[in-house]
Amino acid sequence: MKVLSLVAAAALPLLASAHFTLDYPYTRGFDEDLEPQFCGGFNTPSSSRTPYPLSGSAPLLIDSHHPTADVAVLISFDQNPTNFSAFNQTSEGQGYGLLKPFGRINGQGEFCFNVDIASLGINGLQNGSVATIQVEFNGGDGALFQCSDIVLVSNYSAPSNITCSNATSSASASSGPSQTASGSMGNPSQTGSPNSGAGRVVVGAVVGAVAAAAGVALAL
Ligand SMILES: [Cu+2]
Repeated sequence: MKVLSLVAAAALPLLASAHFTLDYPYTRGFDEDLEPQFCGGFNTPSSSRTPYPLSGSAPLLIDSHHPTADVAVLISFDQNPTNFSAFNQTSEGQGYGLLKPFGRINGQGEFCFNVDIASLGINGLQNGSVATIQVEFNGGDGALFQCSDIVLVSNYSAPSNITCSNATSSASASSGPSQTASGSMGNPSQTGSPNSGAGRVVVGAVVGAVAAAAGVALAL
């Protein structure tokens, strides 16, 4: 008994300090001590970029180690963005907004967001254009960052094991205590996106995630 409780006590600070991870598209690098820094402290683009849909709904997965957090997704179309201003204006001077506005997530574990890069209306994007996604996450201990370097590909779909729809199906509830939500609570820009069909899917997924979370709580 005593040994078990010691193990449990030791595990808590580890979980708290892990903050969050960016699991897809793949992170540039993760060091929990550097995570408060721009791009999580990794200042060089990955040598191999993750292929990512040029247009259409695309999944973005994080793993949260905080009970609640505010999450936003930024994107830069520079080859090597070095500051935040590269995440709201192209090198040609076109301004744009967040890829996903700030929204609150509740519960620890995996969360999936649907994003659509084409919805930003960036001029000149094409097959092979590069971009860097930066996730900003605040679980109460300050703003944290993770970056992923991607290459935009026409008619590309993420690997089938990395989709928000799969993760929000009832089958995912049996995979363990981690839960999955699509989009974010109270995310007004999603409903205003040109693709209203995707907006409806997001709303349904949030409801499903809440139901899944409730099921997990009952099971525990
Ligand atoms: Cu943290």
